[in-house]
Amino acid sequence: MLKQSPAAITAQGDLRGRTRRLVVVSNRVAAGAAATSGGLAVALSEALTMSGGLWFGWSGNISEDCHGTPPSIERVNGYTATTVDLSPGEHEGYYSGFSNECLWPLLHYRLDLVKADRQQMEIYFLVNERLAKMLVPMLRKDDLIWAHDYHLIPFGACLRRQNVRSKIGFFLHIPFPPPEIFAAVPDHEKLARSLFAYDLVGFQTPRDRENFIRYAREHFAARLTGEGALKVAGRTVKVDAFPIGIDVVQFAGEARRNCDHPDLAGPTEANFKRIVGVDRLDYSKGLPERLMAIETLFETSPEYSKAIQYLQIATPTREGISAYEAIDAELDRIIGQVNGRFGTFGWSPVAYIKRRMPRNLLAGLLRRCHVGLISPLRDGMNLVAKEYVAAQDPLDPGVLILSQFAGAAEQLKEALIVNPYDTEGTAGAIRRALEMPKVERQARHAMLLDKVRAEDVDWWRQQYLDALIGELPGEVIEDQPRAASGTAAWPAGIDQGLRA
Ligand code: GDG
Repeated sequence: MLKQSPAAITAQGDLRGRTRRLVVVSNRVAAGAAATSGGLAVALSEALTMSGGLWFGWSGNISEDCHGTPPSIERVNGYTATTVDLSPGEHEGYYSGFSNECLWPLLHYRLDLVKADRQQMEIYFLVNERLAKMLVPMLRKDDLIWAHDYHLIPFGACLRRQNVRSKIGFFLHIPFPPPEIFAAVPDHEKLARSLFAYDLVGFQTPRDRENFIRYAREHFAARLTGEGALKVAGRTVKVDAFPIGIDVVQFAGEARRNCDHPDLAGPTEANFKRIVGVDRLDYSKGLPERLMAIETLFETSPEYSKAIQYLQIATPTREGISAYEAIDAELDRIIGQVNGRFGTFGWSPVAYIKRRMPRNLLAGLLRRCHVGLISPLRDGMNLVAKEYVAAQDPLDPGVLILSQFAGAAEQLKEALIVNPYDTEGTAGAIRRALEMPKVERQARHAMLLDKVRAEDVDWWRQQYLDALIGELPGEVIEDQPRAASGTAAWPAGIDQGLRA
């Protein structure tokens, strides 16, 4: 085991003594009731409570007079949630425009959907600057600041311009593409340079990290230290992979408690099997491609008529953005086509729920489904894949089918891994999952559950904060091979005070 450095031990003491506060910055703040709905919100709010922290971000409201309005401050569960409104122009330029019509498709390798508008990019930088200026008066010298996701790439650099010297980390929840793709954004160097202001830049997978390092080398002549940090633009920046996890105990409990919920009652014929997909209604999730595989399955295996059903739960998201309206219409069309072609009196091959389900019902439903079909074209991680594993009955588990392009596929290798562009291959995997003997299902599930449990959301948060708190590694031999696991090279377990 690695020995803790004196600096790390001091940091641990600080956190336990609550003198070192965690400040989380994200586009939206899921405080109060929303923080009990699971996942990231719970993980972050626990860490915030433990350190008496601060969560800062956009309120979700748009108001004309927001520039003259002070932030709204709410005390929840022992921490402070502080939110600010955006003006209509800021919402358009920063959120809908540059974040969701340029960065989101770009970082998901979808150059065909990128709308690169320099004015929107400028608004994106200005909003980051304004948010940073609003946060600065609330900061303390020793705060640990953790910014999240693609909306806030320049946030750390904005804080540095305001003379903030604290440790500032950034975590990208979505993929980082190869440099050839990232370079398609106008002024990409300005965007990337702002990442070098952080002390730690975290990615979901080693692949994302490698892409970023390759970009930094090609465009900034960055050098890699033996500890995996980047020497770039006069700074040393730690870069590492921290695959995000879920709260397994909480989700598995919800699944057990709710699998017989009356709202989930449906056809009860013996041997009737359900395949399920749960996604935001987003073009990155591969929904039309998945439905085409379902169509191929019914085309090639008529014996499944009336014996199985594919259930798609899709939550509408980012409505008003044209690419989202297009995917919505495309999905309606293709589901209608499959049901029209194969449906019979009393049975539809596809059931479609286009709205958000309560989390407890979602967990119960995942437990009842025989196959979890998660086939994004590109995904940072994909938490639904992990939730499906956690929800299963270990004695009679369902089978997870997972796209090779989900970050989760780098951990969940015992799933049936598919290429979502390969319609027949995906249909074949569904067939294999439906027919898989129980003993194989149990063996695969046990291995998947072990991984999902070992690398859960508490582990993720702890790994990240340990790396952020830890001292920068000394200068060592360049380009030494790193540990294959992709986890942090600095001492583990130093932020016990932040754990639940
Ligand atoms: C981004 C990255 C990365 C979905 N439908 C309902 C519902 N959900 C919940 C799921 C899951 C979450 O939303 C979705 O998380 P994903 O990871 O699948 O996808 P994104 O929203 O795209 O998240 C992704 C993630 O950030 C975390 O870093 O994994 O790659 O794109 O928890 O269960 N929840 C409820 N009703 C629904 O209908 N209650």
